[in-house]
Amino acid sequence: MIKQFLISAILLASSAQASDQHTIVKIQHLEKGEHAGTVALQDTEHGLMITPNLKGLEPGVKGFHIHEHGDCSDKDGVQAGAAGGHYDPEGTNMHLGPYGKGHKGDLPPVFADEKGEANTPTLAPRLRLSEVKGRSLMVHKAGDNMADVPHHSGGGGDRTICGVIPK
Ligand SMILES: [Cu+2]
Ligand SMILES: [Zn+2]
Repeated sequence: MIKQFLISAILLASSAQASDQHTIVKIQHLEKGEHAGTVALQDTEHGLMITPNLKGLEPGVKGFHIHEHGDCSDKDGVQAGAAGGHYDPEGTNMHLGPYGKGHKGDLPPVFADEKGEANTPTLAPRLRLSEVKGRSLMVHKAGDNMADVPHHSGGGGDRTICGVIPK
């Protein structure tokens, strides 16, 4: 009896935790306007776990970031320009990757396989789910060298898919 009570108490506690520390982000292709899949975000003791379930990408390694604003619309002639720059609450103006001390929005890159699918989970150790809610997730056409040289913000170039992280 006591054992059963304990088990149900543990189940209850863990399901309550999962519901407020886990969110699913719907992602759109910016050019095609099609659904590109989802990215699951979850707090862990090692940081924010990011689990992509994406399709329709060009194969290869892609720059992946939290951008400041939760808006994937075009602005000033830039695809998804309304999302603004990389989330940078400390105003560092430095793109140094997920393990550096620059933009907090710098994530490990997305890897799209030969079918154009990306399913490999990664961790962003400096981020919590609570601070990324209401911002956007962005994948770029090219890779990310985690530096501002030779190109600004890792050199990923054009924004290709985007999703708003629900509040
Ligand atoms: Cu970006
Ligand atoms: Zn950055």
